[in-house]
Amino acid sequence: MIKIFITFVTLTTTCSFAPLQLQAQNQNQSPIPSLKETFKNDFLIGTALNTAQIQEKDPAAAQLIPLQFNAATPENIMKAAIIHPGWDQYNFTLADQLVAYGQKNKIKITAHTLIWHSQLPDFVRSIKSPDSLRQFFTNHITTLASRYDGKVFSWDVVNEALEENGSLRKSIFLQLLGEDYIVEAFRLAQKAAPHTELYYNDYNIEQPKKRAGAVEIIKKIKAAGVRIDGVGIQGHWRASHIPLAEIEQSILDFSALGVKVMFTELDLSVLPNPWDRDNADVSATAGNSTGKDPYPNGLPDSVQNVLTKGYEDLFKLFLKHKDKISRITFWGVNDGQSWLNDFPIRGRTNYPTLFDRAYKAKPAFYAVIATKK
Ligand code: 9MR
Repeated sequence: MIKIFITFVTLTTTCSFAPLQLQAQNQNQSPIPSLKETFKNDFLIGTALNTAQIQEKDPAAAQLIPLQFNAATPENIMKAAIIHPGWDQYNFTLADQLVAYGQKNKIKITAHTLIWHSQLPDFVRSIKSPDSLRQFFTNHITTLASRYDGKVFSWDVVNEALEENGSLRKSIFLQLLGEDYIVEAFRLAQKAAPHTELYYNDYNIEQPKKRAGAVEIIKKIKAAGVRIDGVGIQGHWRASHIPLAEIEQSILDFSALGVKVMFTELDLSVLPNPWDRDNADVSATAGNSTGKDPYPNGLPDSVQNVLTKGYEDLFKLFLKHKDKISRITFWGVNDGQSWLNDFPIRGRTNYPTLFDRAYKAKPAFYAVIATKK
């Protein structure tokens, strides 16, 4: 009988079915500290939100997000392919819901993203003439930036325009519009969204060559008399190889240009990287592979400790430079939501965030909170 009871308790407290989990948290667990409260005098604390989270379909997420975060970025729903699928066709519904969700929960929204080579609608991919692309470019930026001006806090105006060597990515925008397209994107956004902060966002721009490319972009925008308010270092790193020295130098170099520095898509992978290189290029997948998914049933303590230490080191550095950093955003509320379960190999079990698949705070969460003490 006792054994049956223990089994029942174990099942109800570890089960990931959301309503039961929520009940368990409410009844049996004392409240956990709040990230947004802990760092309220330092920087905003954000998360990426997926559709189910924006629509509050998952009770555990709906309860946790407003307690922990005061900033959010739509993980996908404001990308061009989704929000602007045809020349004169826009799907505003989800973005409007996101704005309402942010207002209700006092969460500042960073809209993501206006100009990105990836996740473009089919009609844009088939454009061959500069005039047609410029027409899309102008309509897209003007329509979205003006609709959400004053409703979102900020826009990632241009995303991932750089190659690893710091040169401009050979995207459709560079090829058909020429290298001034970045300044033009900010000029159009500035005109359409005078009450919205405007950012350049990219991965690996803490690395010296790519950082130099980002510095050039920021300088060029400013030299043209156009507004840029901040730069987002995405922060897709491996827990065991966080480039702390380069991150610190980037904070210094970017803030010296007079822009806000943000970490906009933070997550720390704990899985083997098949290419042995750091990359967030979503067009590159390594295909399926068995034997590359070492922790399908849980993370060993040794790896959990690496993750925890990684987050602790990062937040100590962020606090050291809190006067230059305006926001830290995690790319996903919990491990189950993370894109890293499917990148660069599909169907793995990764553990890159501060909350586990049942939205329970992990040791890394407590280590982050403890950096304030
Ligand atoms: O997390 C996003 C994932 O759900 C999408 O499938 C993917 C492709 O659009 O984009 C992911 O988010 C990316 C972000 O928008 C830009 N920087 C890299 C992120 C991870 O790929």
